[in-house]
Amino acid sequence: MKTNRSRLIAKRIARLAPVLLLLAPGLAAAPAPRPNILFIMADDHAAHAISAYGSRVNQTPHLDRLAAQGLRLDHCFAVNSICTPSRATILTGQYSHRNGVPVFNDLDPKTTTVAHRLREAGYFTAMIGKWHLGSDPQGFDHWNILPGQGRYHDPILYDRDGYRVYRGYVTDIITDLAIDEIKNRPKDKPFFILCHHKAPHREWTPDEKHRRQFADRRIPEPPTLWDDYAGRTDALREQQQSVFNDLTRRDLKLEPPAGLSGQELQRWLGAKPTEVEIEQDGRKLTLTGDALKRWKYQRYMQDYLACVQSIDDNVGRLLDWLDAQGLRENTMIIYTSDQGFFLGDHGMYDKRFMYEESPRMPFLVRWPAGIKPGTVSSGLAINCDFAPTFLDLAGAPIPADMQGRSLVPLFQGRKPADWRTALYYRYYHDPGHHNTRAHYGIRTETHKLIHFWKKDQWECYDLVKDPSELKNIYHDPGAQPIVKELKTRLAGLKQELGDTDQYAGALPQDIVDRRPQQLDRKHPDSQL
Ligand SMILES: [Ca+2]
Repeated sequence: MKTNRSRLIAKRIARLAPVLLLLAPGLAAAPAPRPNILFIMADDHAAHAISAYGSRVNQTPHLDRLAAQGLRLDHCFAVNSICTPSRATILTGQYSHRNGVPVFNDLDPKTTTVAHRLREAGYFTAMIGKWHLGSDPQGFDHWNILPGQGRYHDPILYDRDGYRVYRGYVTDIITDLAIDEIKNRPKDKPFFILCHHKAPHREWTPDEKHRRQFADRRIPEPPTLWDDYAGRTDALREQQQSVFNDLTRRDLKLEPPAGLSGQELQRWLGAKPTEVEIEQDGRKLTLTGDALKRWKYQRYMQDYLACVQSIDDNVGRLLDWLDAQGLRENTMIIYTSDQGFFLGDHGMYDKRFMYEESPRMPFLVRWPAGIKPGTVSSGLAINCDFAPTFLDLAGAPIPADMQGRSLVPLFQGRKPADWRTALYYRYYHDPGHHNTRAHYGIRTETHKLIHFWKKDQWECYDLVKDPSELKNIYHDPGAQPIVKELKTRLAGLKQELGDTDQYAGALPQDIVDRRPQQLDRKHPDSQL
């Protein structure tokens, strides 16, 4: 255990190190202790389901604690808002067209990731939980991961030695395993540990305690739940990720009739019901029309938020444990999600679209040695920035082929004069699981322009006057100067980032969810 005095000195050195190096670049200043990095990432946890981000639907005291003791990024975005591509971007610091993972295809195992680079720089590297990149993790000293999507109850995880079934609820288990990883790490190195949760991914299965906690909650409806899509392109009308129309009986946790099994049962669970019988005050009631729509929203959100609550509890448990171990001061804990999620916004669930709720990632960081409590940054950040940030913290060089930049200045409450004022976005998975139209676009601090390139249709939003993105101003005569300017900037960014439409036509095969159950005879489920 460090004394207070030595901790204070280490803290001063850490804070002064960049200044010292700037003043005397040739001088070997006392090396600042490099932080441990614990990167906690949920799957599909929208920022607007965290009270530190002003949630109207839930309270997340432990995530709020992280924000209050550290920093909150208010404008952090995934550049291709689905699971596998976002994960590949986080590890490579590159856009999908550069790292070769535009959809649910394997990350090439020969790819050099930030884990390789941190290991070279002297870090102990480990990966626990949901990986979802098809090929096995590379660049990690140790890994233990869910195959594919993994499952909520009694999950299977596998490492280099094979598969193991863990009894219990997946969020508790991944947290336990992350704690074990930190306990058993080599103590002579800083660590870089990824703790990736499965929750709150579809089909949103909570544990019993949290299910009960939320079963009777009345969740406020978002202002755009009943969006009629007037003035927008075909994309919103054609999507099949509608809370009212596309949730299945499985999603809604409806009880199948007795006697169904096999394919018949799967067909029943996979159907999208247009009427549902419920029990209310001891009597049976058949819901249809608007009453059914409202009920579906409630059922969806109750389970989603119950899954989130388990994550919040477990983050609290992890924070308490780290503090008790004396690891608080120089461990950077990050909480994020691979992308956001529609919580009934624009009538939808899922992600994919470029509308704010989907690509917006929560990003909370606590690092007492380097971040002032209560810091909030509005700087535009993207998931390409994460890898350069980790390398910067480790004092390792940032390779030129990474397409983000270190977030450390934002962590220090500064926004450099040349910080980005716009970000580029591109989504490819069309029709994908939800008939979502492919698109690319630009988001500036005030506007958004989206091009659905296969149909050559456009949408433009004024994010200041219309933060809910309900009024498409693309055809407004008064908006033509801004539309023209945005088109020029969009073309410039696309070119600058080397997007030459590599994946505009043919896409790699979706494969990450097909293994290993079907491919690997040793997998426990292949015996079932
Ligand atoms: Ca996801």
